[in-house]
Amino acid sequence: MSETSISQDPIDDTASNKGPTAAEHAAGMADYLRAGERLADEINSRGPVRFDANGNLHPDILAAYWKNGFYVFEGVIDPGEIAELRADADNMLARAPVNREADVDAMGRPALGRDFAVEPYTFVRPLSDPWGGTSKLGGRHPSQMTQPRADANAPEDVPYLLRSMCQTMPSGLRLYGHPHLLAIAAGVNGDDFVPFNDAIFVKQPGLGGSVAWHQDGVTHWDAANWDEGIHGFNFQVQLYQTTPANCLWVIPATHKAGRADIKGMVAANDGSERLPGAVPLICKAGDVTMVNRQMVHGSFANTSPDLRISITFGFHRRTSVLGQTGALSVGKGDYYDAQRIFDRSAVIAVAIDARQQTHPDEASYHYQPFAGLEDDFRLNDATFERVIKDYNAKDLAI
Ligand SMILES: O=C(O)CCC(=O)C(=O)O
Repeated sequence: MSETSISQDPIDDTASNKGPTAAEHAAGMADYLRAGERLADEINSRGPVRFDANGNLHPDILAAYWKNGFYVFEGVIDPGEIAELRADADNMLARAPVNREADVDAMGRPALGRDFAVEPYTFVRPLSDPWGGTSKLGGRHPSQMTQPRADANAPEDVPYLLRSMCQTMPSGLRLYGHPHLLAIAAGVNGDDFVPFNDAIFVKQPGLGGSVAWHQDGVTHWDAANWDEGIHGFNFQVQLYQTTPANCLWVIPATHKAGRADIKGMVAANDGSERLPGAVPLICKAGDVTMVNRQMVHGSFANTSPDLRISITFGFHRRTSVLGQTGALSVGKGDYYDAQRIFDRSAVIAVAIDARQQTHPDEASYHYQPFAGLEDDFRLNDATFERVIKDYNAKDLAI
């Protein structure tokens, strides 16, 4: 790995040889998955994106989001754009180092991103849980998930996270400027909303690791002005249909209740990670989930036959970030002043222009913090070098 790059979240996962087999794990999950699916149907926090007469996110959607802490927007990204995103994600996967120590890809070419400021790839052992029960990422994943045994012919390392989509995936940059997604961000976080980070979760069939139950936010839990939206939200754009066995799960309304005692929740559930009341975010390709970063959420080892690739990126209220100190791994300890926020938010301005260049008939989103500055942030080689290259070293993580 490049010595200059920030390895976002170094992991010391070990291959498990004690857990159930992948087939035993899948069979053991079946009843839980069905129960979750029933509950998701009852809650029904989903539908197409809708706006009111003034172009604002429809109040019914906002009400459902604030009540439940999540919403599934159906059919936001059209099939053509999904095909481009799949091709670019596949290209990133093909150009990954062959394992976490390597500098070349599977074809012997120099792997992508060896000179990036932020390491773009995180690998894990098949079906492992790299963060649960560790102090990584602020210790926010306190309880380890079951780590099933992968099949004997499984590779040693499998991709888990891909970073820097706005730099490495032209379709990723265009997605970041999607007018409906940005209008939703404004509806939730205000017109002066700011970015958080992005990462693509990859859960290969029979191989993908779990993400232990956690809440994302780490900064404002004890703040006098704490409220249910202070840590922002994440979108996930689904490139493939998701199923209860491979998708992200959330525990509805936990965004309202402050810091959760996740270790205690697992203990009270006889030590089982199959927490009661959780629901799976089942999607079709092109659906987009919005999950409050204070929600208790996680995903299980993917012992299913289905691939999941989820393009994940989030947004904050500006007031939640300004004057804060970076938490989580990239830029931990950085001070988030107005310049830092402006520099990272400029990715949105460039993404809007990138999208306009390929979707000239689509109504562009007008991003209020860059009103009047649009001509300085048109996508061209110089702007790419100035704004997009290594943009994620300036993530705003709270
Ligand atoms: O998609 C997943 O499996 C995990 C996503 C997650 O934990 C997050 O977005 O914070």
